[in-house]
Amino acid sequence: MERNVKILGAPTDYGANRRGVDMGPSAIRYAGLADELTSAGVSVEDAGDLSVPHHATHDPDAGSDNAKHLHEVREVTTTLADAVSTALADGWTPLALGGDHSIAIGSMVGSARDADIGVVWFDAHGDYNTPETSPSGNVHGMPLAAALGVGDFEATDWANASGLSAENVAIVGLRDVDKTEAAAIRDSDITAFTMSDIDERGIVEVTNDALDVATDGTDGVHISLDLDWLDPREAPGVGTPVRGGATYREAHEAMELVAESGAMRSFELVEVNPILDQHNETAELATELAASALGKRIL
Ligand code: NNH
Ligand code: MN
Ligand code: MN
Ligand code: MN
Repeated sequence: MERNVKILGAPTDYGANRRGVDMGPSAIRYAGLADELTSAGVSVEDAGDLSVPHHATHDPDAGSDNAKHLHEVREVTTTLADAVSTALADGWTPLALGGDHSIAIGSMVGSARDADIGVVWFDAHGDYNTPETSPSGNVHGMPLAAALGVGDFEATDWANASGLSAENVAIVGLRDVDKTEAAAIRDSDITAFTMSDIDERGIVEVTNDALDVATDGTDGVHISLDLDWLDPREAPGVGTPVRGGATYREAHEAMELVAESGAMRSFELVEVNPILDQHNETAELATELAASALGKRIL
């Protein structure tokens, strides 16, 4: 299939508790994203960065301890949702570059505006907290709940993705989930695979099951890749590293299965933090994985 990829930078860290992830788009571009994707046989256009409220000028009272910087998150995700849905309408596969994982609210809302979508969420974390359950108040721990319209997000117009339901969401690679969040995931219709599932069943079976969940009755799949899904030995440049993550080979295999499925509708790479990285290796890894997910072949 002929694929045209539109890169949308979302240089924001309002959803995270550590600065630096706002430089992710620059680091990922500098690591050679456009060339990697071209080598995957897709055509690429870089739309540059979305405008994000400046830290020096943003309203310090916006949001609350339960959901920090919620006004800024709302602004960025609304802009991104519009950019994603416009790109899709023009025949592009949008690739959003984070930024922290709160940008996924915008990706999912935009991707699900004119279609029924599924989501495969590669992450160490569940990202299913709500402002009521979050131990940190960081919105990057909430995007799945936000897009599914859970809790406080039910009544919002900017979160709560129209064409997305929990039965079509699969999380892959869980190993750090908050207590109330874990109960909420169990009670939901989300399908969740922990690292133990990958240990026991292997990355191929688990990823294919996740893709089955996300493609079942949908028009396409949003692939959300939080680089902390990988083990910190492979991906040190992330804000919340957790030991015991996916290996380099497992991650590539999973992305190759995404490509083979042909189901990708929209895509994002998030949580790359160049300040915490070693020689930009996490950003480089992100570009390689993106190429695999978009069909790069060795032979
Ligand atoms: N679960 C924690 C929270 O809600 C951490 C979330 N951090 C992430 N998620 N990096 O992917 O604050
Ligand atoms: Mn995440
Ligand atoms: Mn994470
Ligand atoms: Mn393979």
